[in-house]
Amino acid sequence: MSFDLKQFHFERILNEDPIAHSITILGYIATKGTPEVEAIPSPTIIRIEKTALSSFSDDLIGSTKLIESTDIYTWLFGWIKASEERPDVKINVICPATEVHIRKYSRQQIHIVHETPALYERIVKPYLNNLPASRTQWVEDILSGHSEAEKVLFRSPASESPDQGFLILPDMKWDLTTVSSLYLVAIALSKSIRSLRDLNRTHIPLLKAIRREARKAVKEGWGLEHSEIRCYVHYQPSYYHFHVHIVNANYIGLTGMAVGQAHLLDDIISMLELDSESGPSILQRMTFSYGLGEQHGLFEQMRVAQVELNDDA
Ligand code: M7G
Repeated sequence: MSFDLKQFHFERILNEDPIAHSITILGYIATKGTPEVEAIPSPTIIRIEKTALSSFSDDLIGSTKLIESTDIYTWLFGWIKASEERPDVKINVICPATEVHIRKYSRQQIHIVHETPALYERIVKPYLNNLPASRTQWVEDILSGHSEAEKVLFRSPASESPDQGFLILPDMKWDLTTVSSLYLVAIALSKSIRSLRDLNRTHIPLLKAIRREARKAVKEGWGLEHSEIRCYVHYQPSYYHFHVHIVNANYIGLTGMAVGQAHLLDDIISMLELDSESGPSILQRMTFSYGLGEQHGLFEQMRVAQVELNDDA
């Protein structure tokens, strides 16, 4: 879909983050009407993030204005010169945005919740089962080659059993250029694993293959060593189709790296290797503790359930 910012009508700020240098806003774009069908405004989320400053040249700064100077210290405002090769901001657009998107991107309080296997069965599983298939349409489009096909860095050969297959491509969060914020994603070809909770020992070969190919891809693409990437899986994820985040190890402080939400791929493999040979896996038996935003679709039910858990403690 092509996008013209001039068609966007601002409504309100959903969130702003001075550390990530980003702002997320909500507004509307009028989708094109026809003589028969009136144009309808589509809710649209725009996230604008300042790009990283990862290189320097003498002509980087166009003009400056002194703020203050004392002894050996000086601080100024500066304006970066416009340049084709060095965009100032990266813009992500979701249009039409659903209510779930709007809630996800809104500023909200986070609460730590404890998800026992029983709460997974009673609250999380029905929630997953009720999510519309359209939520992961973007994944289907990538897997079928309808979108981002030219960006795929690795795809398991067709000879591989579908349950063991996956592909690796740049994550939409990455600007495709700045190696210090390198961000790829590995996506399983099969829909059968929806989250960490579904993993068991039979998935160890898949997880190891993802680790191996992620290492190869970053070495071949950007000269990064094994030690220079951090691979992790979210729980809860936003999208319940198994995927692994592959991020430059020195790119730290992302909200998606919070303790509780991000689980190292290495740790998951190790836990499964130590797991018993039969019966529910350790990831099915353990209690997960993680931060859940008040706007998350699971929040209300999980909050009520925590009171019951605390009563039992
Ligand atoms: P997640 O853990 O389910 O959710 O990860 P998060 O967004 O809370 O991290 C899904 C990952 O897929 C995220 O890192 C997204 O940036 C990435 N992603 C989402 N979409 C819709 C796309 C897309 O269309 N293309 C690509 N390349 N990545 C996407």
